[in-house]
Amino acid sequence: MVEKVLTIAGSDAGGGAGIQADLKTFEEYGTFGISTITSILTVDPTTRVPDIYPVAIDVVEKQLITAFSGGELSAVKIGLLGSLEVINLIENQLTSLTQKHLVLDPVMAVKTNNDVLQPELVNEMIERLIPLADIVTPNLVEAQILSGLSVIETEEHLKEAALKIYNLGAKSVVIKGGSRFPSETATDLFYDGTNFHFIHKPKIITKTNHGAGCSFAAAITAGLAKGLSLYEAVSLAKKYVARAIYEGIFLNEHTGYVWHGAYQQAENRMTKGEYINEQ
Ligand code: PXL
Repeated sequence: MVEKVLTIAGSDAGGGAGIQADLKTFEEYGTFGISTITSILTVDPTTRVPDIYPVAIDVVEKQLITAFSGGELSAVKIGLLGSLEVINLIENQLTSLTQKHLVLDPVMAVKTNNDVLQPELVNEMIERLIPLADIVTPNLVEAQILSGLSVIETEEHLKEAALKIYNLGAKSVVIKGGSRFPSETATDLFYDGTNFHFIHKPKIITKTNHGAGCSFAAAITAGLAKGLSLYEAVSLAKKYVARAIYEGIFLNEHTGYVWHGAYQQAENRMTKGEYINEQ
């Protein structure tokens, strides 16, 4: 059986983050990816300023209806939302329709630009979507905003932030400290209301990390769809994304994306050699 998995997120015109990261990751996990596009994100190559173009709300709704038209989905991931109406719509759909697992990537900042995206959406996301989520996957900036902590620089701070975000009503939280976390290793923290699990990995010094956060949350979503526990899904997602970062590729001189196919060496599939052997 191939599990059906939905991403509700923004389309990244560059191909490595957002919907594109999600669908590629779902495929790598052997799940069937479905998409609801909430907005389209472009980046000006000169100024490097991202622009978000929301998709009309009735079109978002039609996509959701299409996505759920075959009944229950194995898992759903939420990323960049785009507008308040989208949050309302998603809340209504997700509480009336069914999915086995819900992963919320509370996208508020993109790597190209450290400004917080659409701060007016943050409170709505906290009140309406976090309580529905099996896991919330903030990066450090997002964790600060959701927890209200002004600095997250130590493992104790990470624990405090995770606890505060857990108390907003999600079943679990993983904070992506990653290589921005000021310590020797890239540090993430998973908390499920019982245990704090720190995940340490060597820091990868590279510019090809754009799309890492989206791909990590997408990998957790697909892992849950395939029956992994929350912690197993987080651990495998971490390995999947580390390889994707190592083998990342440049879209242009500024934007280096993770390579979603790295873990399973997708670049070796469907080669001309295979074509010739098949004949
Ligand atoms: O990584 C955050 C993010 C989320 N969603 C979309 C994006 C990005 C970053 O570029 O483009 C659509």
